[in-house]
Amino acid sequence: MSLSPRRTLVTGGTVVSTTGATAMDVLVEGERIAALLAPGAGAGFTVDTTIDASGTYVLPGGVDVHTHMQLPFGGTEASDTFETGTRAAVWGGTTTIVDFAVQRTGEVVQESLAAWHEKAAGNCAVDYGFHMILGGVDDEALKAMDHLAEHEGISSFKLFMAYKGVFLSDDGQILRAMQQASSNGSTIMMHAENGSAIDVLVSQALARGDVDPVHHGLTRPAALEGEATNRAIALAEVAGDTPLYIVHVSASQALERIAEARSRGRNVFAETCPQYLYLTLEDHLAAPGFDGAKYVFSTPLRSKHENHARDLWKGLRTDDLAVVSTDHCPFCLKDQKELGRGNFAMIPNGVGGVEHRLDLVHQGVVDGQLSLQRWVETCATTPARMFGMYPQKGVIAPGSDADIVLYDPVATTRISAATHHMAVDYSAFEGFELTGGVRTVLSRGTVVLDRGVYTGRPGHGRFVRRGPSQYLR
Ligand code: DUC
Ligand code: ZN
Ligand code: ZN
Repeated sequence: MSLSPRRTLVTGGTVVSTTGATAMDVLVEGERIAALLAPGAGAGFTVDTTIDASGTYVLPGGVDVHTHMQLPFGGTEASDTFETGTRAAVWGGTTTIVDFAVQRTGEVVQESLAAWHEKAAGNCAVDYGFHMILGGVDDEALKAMDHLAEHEGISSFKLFMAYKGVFLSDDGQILRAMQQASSNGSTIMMHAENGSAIDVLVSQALARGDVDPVHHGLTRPAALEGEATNRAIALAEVAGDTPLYIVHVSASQALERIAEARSRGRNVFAETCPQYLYLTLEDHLAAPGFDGAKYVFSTPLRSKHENHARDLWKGLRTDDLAVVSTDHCPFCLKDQKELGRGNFAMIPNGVGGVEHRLDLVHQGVVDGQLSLQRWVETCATTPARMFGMYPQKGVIAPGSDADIVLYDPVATTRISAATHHMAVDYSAFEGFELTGGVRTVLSRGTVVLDRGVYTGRPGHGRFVRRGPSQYLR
């Protein structure tokens, strides 16, 4: 019996990285990439398996740093489990997720984290890490931040400026958590919306009888995303230039504040999500009847008349937006979104998308919005670096995990709830016809998807211990 690791040769493809696209063979040994070789040079190696990559881009597996598998929210729970959600991720070429463990007010951070480990362990088809949501910043939680950063491989903490009584931290709590992050080298992720002002607008809308889903967007104006983003930036500055990562940016006003802070050299970073690049308040959230509930998530969709999507694409080109993640948080229309029929404020906030991020952003390449290199950078390399997983993840290089996607740039991907693999009964992108498609996916050297056949399994995915953001050293 041979004890040498299995060898796989990926031959004939074009390897795409942040710096270019080059014809190369990729040699995989066991779970890692062993070598990048001149085209055809792989033929000189004895291998167990040869994968013909001709006609495809060979990419580092996608890294989605914002998912919420089975998140309890609004009296229900996100419909994808770690098992179904990570399987859908494979179908979309994502080989690493970073999900959010949740500590609510009154809960012990380490116990909340243990509960998330229990949900995920043995169930994931791809590798996974955790950020920690702090819903109750107090002395104990602040101490726990140090412990998680030093010993648990969790180097990022999400705070909320909205959802009073559930997740909201006031400015004092935010400042204290930022000071702690400054001292232990971790990153603060911020849900930046002015929750107190939104709560007033929501009450006023409901009192007027404005109960339809569109009012979810109308009561969360872009100006309040801009204001909260600005406040978060100021607090991070006061706390010692804490690394600050603004999640799910949808408003030009927020992007302006981020760009301004970055131009002053501040440690401010941000992401957007495909829903904000393609969907609008008028065309989706204001859909007739209760259909708009499909598009209730926060931050909300913005008005098409204000050109937010144009600005977000530009932000992705200029790096003011560094990452595209999904904020994957699906709720079925039936029995879940329906909880808010007659009261938009009761509609669980969230949308599924982990399966289609690479395709939707690749469409931006086809449409001339982004370069091929920037596609790989925003969907794989930068998220890995931003959250301390590089070069284990996010790059095709010797020694890195062999997380590899063969992407066919001329295939057609048709998005529909009838064919997607997420455990949710609708798609926010129903009917989208995109150029490009995932052909083959390797996770740590194992083929988990090939030409429409899924060969992954729950339990293949392992927990990834993360270090500090690599953008700062
Ligand atoms: N924010 C998120 O990041 N995800 C789901 C709900 C929310 O408000
Ligand atoms: Zn959020
Ligand atoms: Zn989220």
